Amino acid sequence: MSPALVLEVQTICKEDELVESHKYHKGVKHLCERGLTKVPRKYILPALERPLLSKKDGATNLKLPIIDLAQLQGPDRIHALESLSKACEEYGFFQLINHGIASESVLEMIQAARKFFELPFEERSKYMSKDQSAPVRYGTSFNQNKDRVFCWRDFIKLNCHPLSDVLPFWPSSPAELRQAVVNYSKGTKSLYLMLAKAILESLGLVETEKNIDENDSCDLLKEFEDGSQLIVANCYPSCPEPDLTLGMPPHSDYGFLTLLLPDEEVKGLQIQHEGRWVTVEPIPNSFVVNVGDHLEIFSNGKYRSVLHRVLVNPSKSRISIASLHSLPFNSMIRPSPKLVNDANPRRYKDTDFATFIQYMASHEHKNKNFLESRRLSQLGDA
Ligand SMILES: O=C(O)CCC(=O)C(=O)O
Repeated sequence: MSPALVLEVQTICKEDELVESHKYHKGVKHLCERGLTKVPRKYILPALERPLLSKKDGATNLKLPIIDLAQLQGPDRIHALESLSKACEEYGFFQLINHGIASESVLEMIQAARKFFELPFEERSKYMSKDQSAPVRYGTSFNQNKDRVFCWRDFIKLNCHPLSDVLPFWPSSPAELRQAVVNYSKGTKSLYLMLAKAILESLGLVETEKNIDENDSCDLLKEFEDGSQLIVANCYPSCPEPDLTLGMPPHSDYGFLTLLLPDEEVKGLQIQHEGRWVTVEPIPNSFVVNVGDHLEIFSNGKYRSVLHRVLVNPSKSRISIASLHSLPFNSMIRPSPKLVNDANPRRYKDTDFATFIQYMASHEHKNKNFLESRRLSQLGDA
């Protein structure tokens, strides 16, 4: 072949690749609606990163520690705080029961998300954006601008704070979505505030008997009230070859705490526990709560953000709703000075949301690589 012909063939191949890759940016739902019997190459993970669905390992189910909110808010708070601390240290995850959010609000949120994903692509795609801080963002995969292999998930992310600023940007269709998210976000925010206070207590930073205004940490509690909240509705369509791909790759969540509403009918969430991937058994009317990177940093490593991933299902689609909470976007996250001492030196650099966004824009996601980038390699490296 002449050099000119080689160049021409290479250019055509590049253009084909571009058209091909553009197709995947429209999302998994769009792909599936056109009929699929095999997983396209773009979604096939290297053999070592695939889930072992048929082997024993893939079948291990896990009952997470249970935290009862009614007990936490009642006379037996001390014992519930001990269980909370143990769950955050040993699992980085727990299931929250008796959470007090009305089941209608939960149902309305799930229904609104389901209806949104059922809208025609043209309607959904109005909310596609590359801006990670946009009030609403529809997209696919994990970090679609960086992922070499795509994952089997579409999502809509709704920034919820401050509500009055972001609400006008949220999807106007389906008609009930805005009200459902407003109600749900208020419920999960107040739940988060109760949990955040309990976590500060469990770390010995707030005294149980004192009320908020008498505590040294009241500034922090007030920052939590004004903190960020992002609601993410995830849609994982059924997948013809679920052993080749994942709905979400192994990751930890960047914030302080995540309150996840898993699909009660379709399992899929797996967490890494004692070196193995284990599948979480959903409990009806409960939340799965997990420690995020910011809480790991704040607790100076006492509580751990744990890797988790999502399996996809051969015959059923799955919906989950995550509510991610942290300090305000412009706050600095650092280990609590009260948790740093000679025996337990500072383990992480200060970090903020802007650093996270910059990191995500320039790196392909791998496990806990953002948090690793904030870890101090040696003392005095802050
Ligand atoms: O869908 C799930 O069960 C987990 C979702 C998740 O890990 C996330 O939104 O970060």
